This record gives sequence, C-alpha cells and structure tokens, in this order.
Amino acid sequence: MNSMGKGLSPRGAALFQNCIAAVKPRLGDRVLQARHCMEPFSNLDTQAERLFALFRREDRWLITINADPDAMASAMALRRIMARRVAAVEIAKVNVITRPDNLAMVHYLRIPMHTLTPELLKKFDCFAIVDSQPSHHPGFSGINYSIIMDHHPIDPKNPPDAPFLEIHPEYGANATLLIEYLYSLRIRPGKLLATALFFGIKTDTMNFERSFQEADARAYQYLGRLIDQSLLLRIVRSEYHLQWLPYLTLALGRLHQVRSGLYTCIGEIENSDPLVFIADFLMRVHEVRWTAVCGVSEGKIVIIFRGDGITRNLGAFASQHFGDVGSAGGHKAMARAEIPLEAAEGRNVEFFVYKRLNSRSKQ
Ligand SMILES: [Mn+2]
Repeated sequence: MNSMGKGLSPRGAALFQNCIAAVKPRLGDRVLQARHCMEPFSNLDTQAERLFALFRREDRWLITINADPDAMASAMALRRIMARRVAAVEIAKVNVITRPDNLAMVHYLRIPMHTLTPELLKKFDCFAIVDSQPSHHPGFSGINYSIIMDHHPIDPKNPPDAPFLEIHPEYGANATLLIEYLYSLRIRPGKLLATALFFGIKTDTMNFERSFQEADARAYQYLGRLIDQSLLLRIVRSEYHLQWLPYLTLALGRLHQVRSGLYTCIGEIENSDPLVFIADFLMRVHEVRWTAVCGVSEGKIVIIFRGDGITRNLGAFASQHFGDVGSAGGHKAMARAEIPLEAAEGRNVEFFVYKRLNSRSKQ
C-alpha cells in the first residue's frame, strides 16, 4: 500500500485507495505523491492554467445553456471563475423554463439569464457551453465555442471540439466538475452559488438514486456546509403549479390498475408537464411499480411512463404497446409515447390506451 495510506482503519484505507484510483487518470504519480491524500477533489491546477490562458481583459463572454438546475449552477460557477478576469460574462438559455422548482431556483438564487438569439450573440466575443454539447440543441449550432464542459457522453458522429474541452460522462452532475475547479482555484462559493450547485447535483443524481461517482458525493458533502438551507427548502418544495391541481382530481377519478402499475387519463392538456407530475406522484404509492398517464395535446395522444427501473423496461414496454401507431420509447425507468389522435379512430382515448396497455402486456 502507498505509504500515505498508513495508519488508517480498513474502511479509511479502502476509501484512500478509491481516492487514489479516482485521481490517478488525471495526475501523474509524481504529482500524486506530493499531494496530501485527504484533499477532497482532484488537483486541476494544470487545467485551470489552460482555462485562464483563454481569458483576456477586453473580451465579452457568453455562457450558453439548456437551462436545468445542473446547467444553471454550472453556468453560475463558470461565471464566478471568469468574473473580474474578462470584460463581461453573462448567461443565455436556449429553452423556456416551466418546471416550478426550476423557476423557484432562478427566482430565489437570483440567476440573471438572457434568451439566446442571433442578435444577442453579436454582443459577445467568446462563448462557453456547460452541461451540454453544441450538437445537443439547434440553438447552439454555428457558435464558435472556446470552452465546452459537460458530463453527457460524446456522440461519435458529432464529437465536440474547442480549445478547452472537458467531457466527463462518469460524473453524475456537471456541477461536480465545476466544484472541482472552484476548489482548485481556492474559490469558496458564496451561499447562492453553493445552493445552486447543491441543487444541481441533487436533481441530476435524483438524490443519488441515479448513477453517480464518489466525486459527486464528495462535492455534495463539501457544499453541505456552505448552502442556504431555507432557500434550498423553498426551491425543493416548489414541486407543483397551482393550476396542475385540478388535473389531480381528474387523474384520481379515472385511475385504473394494470397489474403492478397504475394508469390514468386526464384528457385535453396544454403541454405534457402535468402528465409528468401525475406519473411521478403516482409512483409514490406503496407497491406501485410503474405508472402511465395519458393526455391529449395538439392533436396527439401523449403517454408518460414512469417506473422503478426493475419490474419492466418501460422504453421497451412503450414501444411494444404503441410503437405500431406512433413514436414510443425511452429508458428503463422513464418513457414516452406520442400517437396521432386519428389512431384512436374516434374511440374514447382513455379506453383506447387502457386496452392496449392490457391486451399485449407480457406481465
Ligand atoms: Mn447535467
């Protein structure tokens, strides 16, 4: 065992070895030996130097995102790193934020954001993208990025390219990567930034129910002391819009049990947000393994599936049951189907979907 691991309990020694394994790919052995083993994060001094080399006093920077909590937190962190090193640094989003907790985050953590437009782009000299890659959204296309920092896998057909490129698909949250940079640069995040980063990790790892790395857990623990608990609680508790609640009445009135799952239909809706809200809500019922919630929007039948990721692969389930009449698919624990209303041939939508869920069910 490495001499720095001596004198630790068996658990401590194991953690130490993990810590060595986690940082080794990034650091040469020489650097590693010189560093104290209890540092919570990898040493990014070399990368930070390369990053700083891009910043010039006269440049105006724009950080572009597809706004969700992890992306907004990452953008805030990069803005904090750039602040006072460049002429200006601002954030722009390509999407419209509708989720109530995301809206609460923008409001309580005071995150100023532009909407990305061609006119806005003209006002800036340099561009960065965080928690996403240029090929992920048409809004990012044609922008000459100097910085790309992301944790989504690289699409071999559209590999990202920039003078400064950091892609770490092994990280549960992009915020973790930014925390490592802040830590290396000895920038202690203020309350609002810390709370944003904490919420970013919390949502992207689904409270550590989704895949994460030890680095995510370490970052979460590190931030714990720096956040504003009451602001965090306000954001976390902003789960539902008041106008969604009548849908709950409709959903409960038309609830069907389909083996280990629950199905309901709420009829005409403006967008699929209430479907997601109800599908997630029903998943909290004891012993419910999966849920399907259907609504009709813009001439299409939309079905949202949520599940435990174990009982059945919902992506396959959705395509098996609805792939022949529309587009259907997704992941093990979340899936979606969209079917032209004509496929129901004038029949009642609630029962059209119910029959299909039942008839060809394998379980
Ligand atoms: Mn993310």
